[in-house]
This record gives sequence, structure tokens and C-alpha cells, in this order.
Amino acid sequence: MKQMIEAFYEQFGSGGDIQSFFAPGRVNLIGEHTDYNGGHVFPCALSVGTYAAARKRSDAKLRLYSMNFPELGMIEADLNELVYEQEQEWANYPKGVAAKIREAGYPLSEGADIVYYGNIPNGAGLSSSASIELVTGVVLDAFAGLDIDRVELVKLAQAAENEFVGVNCGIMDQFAIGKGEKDHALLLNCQTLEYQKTPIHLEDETLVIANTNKRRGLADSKYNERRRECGEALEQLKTELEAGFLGDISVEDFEAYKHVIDDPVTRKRAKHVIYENARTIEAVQKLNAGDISGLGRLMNESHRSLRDDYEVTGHELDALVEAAWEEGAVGSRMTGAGFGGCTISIVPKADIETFKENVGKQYYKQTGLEADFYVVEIGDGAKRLEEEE
Ligand code: NG1
Ligand code: MG
Repeated sequence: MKQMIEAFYEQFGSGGDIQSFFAPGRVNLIGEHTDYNGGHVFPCALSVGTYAAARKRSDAKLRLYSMNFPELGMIEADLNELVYEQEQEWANYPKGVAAKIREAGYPLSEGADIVYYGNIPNGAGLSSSASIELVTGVVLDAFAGLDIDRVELVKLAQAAENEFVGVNCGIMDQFAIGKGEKDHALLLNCQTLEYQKTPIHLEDETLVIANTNKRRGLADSKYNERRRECGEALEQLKTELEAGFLGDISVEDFEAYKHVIDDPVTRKRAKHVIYENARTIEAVQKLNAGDISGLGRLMNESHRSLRDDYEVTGHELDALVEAAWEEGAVGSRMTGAGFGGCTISIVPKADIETFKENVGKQYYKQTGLEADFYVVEIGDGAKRLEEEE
């Protein structure tokens, strides 16, 4: 925080009331590629995230600076003419949030000076983008005294990413980051937005994120391709089943009617979504019953399904997950969109050091890449920080 205040003074000058805010990153424990299909997801907020030091302005200017991208310098925008500008890269996310808050009719006429600092590994699928969206939303909401309902703010942040930035993501990231709670994961129905906070208190195990450090080159184009394939499958199933989303269809109905999907590839995509949705609900039941190995088995099945049916894993994610399985993980799977990024594993606490060492070695042998490991701490959703934090 001290360095942020220094950076703030340097960019914007001293004086006035500078306040601090935070929004976490997120990791999804199970329920992958189900959010945009109206199914369930089970993410939690991380203790790492994006910090903002901010001061209210009395004009309509937004002045933004990221300590992570000093080369882009300070970026200035006017609340009355917010437009996407490609060369501004990261700053389009906060600008998009301000634009969506205004489009929704909230009286946001005074801007802010904001310095950001994020400690989420970048581009790893831990949602640095939703994190900067939500921290900005919380700043603007607080300064203008808008008191926007949190779920509404979550939807505005998603709209910013979908419509302003142009990334066609589901609701999971913004929801987990906006509504997360320390030591809980959220079982979220992405269609109704009903959710259940589920305490995570593992006694003998811990959650570990491993980063493949493989850039997710194909993620965007393949993501859109998978969305389209799922849309096609749904169209064909719709004539037989009255479903608005793939995530509404039961495993039994799918098995009875899957023959109506004529393309075998599209059929596999639908199969993944429908089984993954069922697995997600079951996984939370296992967790609540204290059956951690049951949860782990479902995570392993999730990975196999993403590998074989949804086909979004790739050599690096498969190598890292297989190494974790070999090394005695209770469960391990890719997390996020796939094609690189991170895995999430349940690992016995007693084995954590040898786990990191052996999985890291094996992964390097298979891919020539170094993996990074992070023990997951589940933190709070987006918030204003108190003085002492
Ligand atoms: P990641 O890869 O973690 O950003 C993406 C989507 C999510 C969800 C998952 C797959 C974005 C920003 N987010 O997550 O909404 O669909 O893939 O479950 O694209
Ligand atoms: Mg993102």
C-alpha cells in the first residue's frame, strides 16, 4: 500500500482523501465451460487480486495508472465519451465498467484518479480482468454513493467485458469476485444466479494452483468455437426436450436423446457440459459430506471430460495434471478456459513440498517448461479496505 500511495502521488499529486480498495482473482474448483451454457460452477475468490488507491474528482475525468503496466503511462478518459481504444489495453476494462454503470442509468458524473496494482499471475486464467473490473466498480460506486446492488454490479462488469472490451465470457468470474467470501466457494447456477455459499475447511489437504506457464494462445478463438458448437447441440436437442440451456438437461435425458445431435463432435461438446453440470452439483454434496476423495474423483473426471470430449486441455495441462495424479493428488484438473493457464489440485498437506518438487520435475521433463505453484487461500470478494489493511 505504501508503494501504491507513492506511485499515486507521483502520477496525480498529493493531498485529498485517498482510499484503498481490493478485488480478488478467482479459481474455479469444478464446473468448467458450464457458465455460458446456463449450468453450475463452483469457484472461490483468492487472497491475491487487484488493489486500487483512489481519489474522487469533481469533474468528469477518469485518470488511470497501473503499476503493472508502467510503460503504458497514465491513461485519461472522460466519463461523457468512453470508447474502446485498443492501444490502451488494460484500461479498457475500467473504462467499460464506468460506461456500463452510466448506461444502466446511474448518476455517475464525477470521475476519479486511480492507481492499480495486481498480484495475480497474469494471463493464467485466474481472472485478472474481472478483478480490475470489480475493483473499479466498487471505487466508482463508493465515490458516487450509488449503492448498486452487488449482483447488479457483477452483471455490469460482465457487460463491460462482453460489450465494451469484446470478450464473450460467462458470468462466473465476475460473480465469484463480486460475491466471494473468505473460506467459502460459491455453487452458482449461472442461469438463475441462485447461489449457495459452501464452507471449505479441508483438514488434512490443501488446494494448490499450478501454472503451466503456457500462454493460452488458442483460448479466445476456440472459446468462441465451443460456444457455437454448444449452441448447435442445444438447437437440435430443443426439438426433443424443452430446454433453454444445455445446463438444464439431465444426464438421463441426454442419453435418451443424444442421437438427435447428428455431428459426433458437437455431441461430445454437449455431453461434457451436461455431465460436468451434474458433476459440479455432486461435488458440492461430497464436500459437504466431508468426502474429499469423492470430490477429488469428480475433479479427475472433469479433467478427462475436458480433455476427451470438450478438447480444451492440450499437452501442457495434461502433463501437469497427470504428474499430479501420479504424485498422489486427491484430485487434479485444468481450471479456466484451457489451452494453457492453471490446474487446481487437492493435495495432502503433509506431502506439499515433495508434491511441488516432483510434479515440477516431471512437468519440466515432459514440456521443457517450469511450473509455478501456489497454495490457495480463499479470500473475500471485492471491497473497500479499512485503514489498517
Ligand atoms: P478464464 O479462462 O479463467 O478466463 C473463461 C471464461 C469463464 C468461463 C471459463 C470456462 C473469460 C474471461 N472467462 O475463464 O467465463 O467460461 O473460461 O469455464 O473468458
Ligand atoms: Mg480474463
